[in-house]
Amino acid sequence: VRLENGLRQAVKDGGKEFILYYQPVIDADGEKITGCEALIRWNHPEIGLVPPNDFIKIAEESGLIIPIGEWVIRQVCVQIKEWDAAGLDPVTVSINISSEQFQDASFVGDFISILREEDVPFNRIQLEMTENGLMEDTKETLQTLAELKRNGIAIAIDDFGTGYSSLSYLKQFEVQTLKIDQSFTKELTDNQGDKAIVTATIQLAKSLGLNVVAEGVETKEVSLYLKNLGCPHLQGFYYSKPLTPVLFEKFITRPA
Ligand code: G
Ligand code: G
Ligand code: MN
Ligand code: NA
Repeated sequence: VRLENGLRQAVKDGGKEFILYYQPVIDADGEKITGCEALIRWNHPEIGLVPPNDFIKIAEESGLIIPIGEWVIRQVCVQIKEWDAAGLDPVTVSINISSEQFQDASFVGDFISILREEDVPFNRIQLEMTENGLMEDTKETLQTLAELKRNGIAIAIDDFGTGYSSLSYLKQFEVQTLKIDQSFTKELTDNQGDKAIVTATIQLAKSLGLNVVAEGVETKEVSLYLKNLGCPHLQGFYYSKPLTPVLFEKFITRPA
């Protein structure tokens, strides 16, 4: 309750206590940064930096995830414009969306309004949803996905392979990207089961014409193994942890 009240206050204050970190997503070919994932943190006035695992669930259960999510979308727009103004090569920014947000009837409309107000093209932002989030309430979900597609807004399936779902939704839902969950990549080079799953997932994505991001890449060995499998995009501590905007900008402009 204390955290929930603090969150409510933080939202009322216009989100000044929230900050977004950005984790680079690397192109496997050129080791160039082609994207990043926005990850929220809460700078609580007494507790200090609170990680999302400690407050996103509270935000989801209290409904506060809706205004927090809107703050995230707007802040990402502001950041994209700052990076553009600084002359950085454009990167696609991925935003995590909880099922509570996705199931909100005004989600797509609000998303579009914010991007229009901030004058950011829809193709600069991608939405990340988990399989479980996508499987809830399928009829609504299909409508929302169709609305996103009509507007050219891309969707990635986050934590792919860990949810309860059948592969048929890959055919049914129009998503552009699979993000292979870090539980499969952490010990990839030592584990036959993980190798089989990751190899099959990359093949499946290719056959379906989908992009793939391997998450949780922590070592050079794993990154090489994934590159040999033809995995096009890599994300993980081996390349970079989530960075503040200032450090992200340094990272992206570092000499090769
Ligand atoms: O950054 P970290 O690994 O601690 O994030 C933990 C989880 O919190 C992530 O898996 C992500 O799904 C969730 N998360 C992070 N930022 C956001 C956000 O802006 N919105 C939502 N809905 N979830 C987020
Ligand atoms: O569920 P989601 O994929 O959104 O979670 C992203 C979270 O995973 C981020 O909060 C980030 O801190 C964490 N993360 C990103 N890369 C790595 C990694 O290489 N190893 C570990 N252990 N965590 C990672
Ligand atoms: Mn994610
Ligand atoms: Na993930």
